[in-house]
Amino acid sequence: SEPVITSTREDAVAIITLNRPARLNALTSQMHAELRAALAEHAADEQVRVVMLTGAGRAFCAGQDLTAELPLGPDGRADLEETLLREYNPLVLTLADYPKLTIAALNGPAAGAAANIALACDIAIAAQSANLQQAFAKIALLPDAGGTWILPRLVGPRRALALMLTAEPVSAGEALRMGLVAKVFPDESFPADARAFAQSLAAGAPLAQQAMKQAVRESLDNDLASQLNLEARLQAKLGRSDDFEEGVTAFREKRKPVFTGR
Ligand code: T3D
Repeated sequence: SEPVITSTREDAVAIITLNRPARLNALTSQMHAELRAALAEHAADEQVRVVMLTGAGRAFCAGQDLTAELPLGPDGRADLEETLLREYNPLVLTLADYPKLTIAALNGPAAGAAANIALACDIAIAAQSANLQQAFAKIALLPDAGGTWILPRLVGPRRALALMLTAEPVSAGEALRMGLVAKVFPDESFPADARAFAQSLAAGAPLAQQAMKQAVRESLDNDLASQLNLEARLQAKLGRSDDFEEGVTAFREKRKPVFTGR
């Protein structure tokens, strides 16, 4: 069958586009498989520093395809655990531990699991008319794809539960105020603005970026003394990098640094 994602590279930025616009890019097994393959390919590609995930057409992604056949358990009821264990959970863990920077570029609505996949990326940016929606309550489910883990950490437990219970769309502007997205761009210029934003991150120092990801992740479980030790350990490594030398030299020479990831 026809591919349902496209995967391209522009310099150091790989762009993965969910591409079933007539179904608002809803996720199927095939899409999961193609997504896994594309993420693995870009992870192994030394040229790639940033992977941007976006959607074709007017939506980012409407979450699990609700028209697809559901796997059934021995009791004849829907067996959702299987889909989560086989598809969503590995995807979220892959994103949590990804060796490049990941950007969710929300060109339109991100509903259900798609909202939580967006939050599993390192950073999200949105078009003015985009929104994030914990749609699960409307179909009598709880948020999955890591939603119940990441939302309390990002917005606090009370606001997280309210988002889940109401299933109301969070507009791009509101998501920006809540810190769920880092930038909002006008709809008309979103594709170009998103690419430029991705390129600007791709010009950053990769080792420092990975160290930031690690430090922020570990901070949620560390006390202050442990976190200070972690900073010292990571900074020691960065201090010995070519990129640190280049950063300081470029500063002294009043020019832009060119980082190599070494
Ligand atoms: O293990 C498991 O399987 C469980 C995993 C669950 C993970 C989940 O993600 S559960 C949550 C699933 N997603 C949703 O509940 C969201 C469903 N979609 C919507 O609420 C709305 O479509 C949107 C808010 C995203 C957008 O609304 P709107 O009004 O802009 O568009 P629309 O008219 O609703 O949708 C346009 C078309 O896309 C429409 O098809 P049609 O009528 O033109 O033939 C609609 O049916 C289709 N579509 C939208 N979402 C999905 C979908 N088709 C299949 N699956 C969808 N999720």
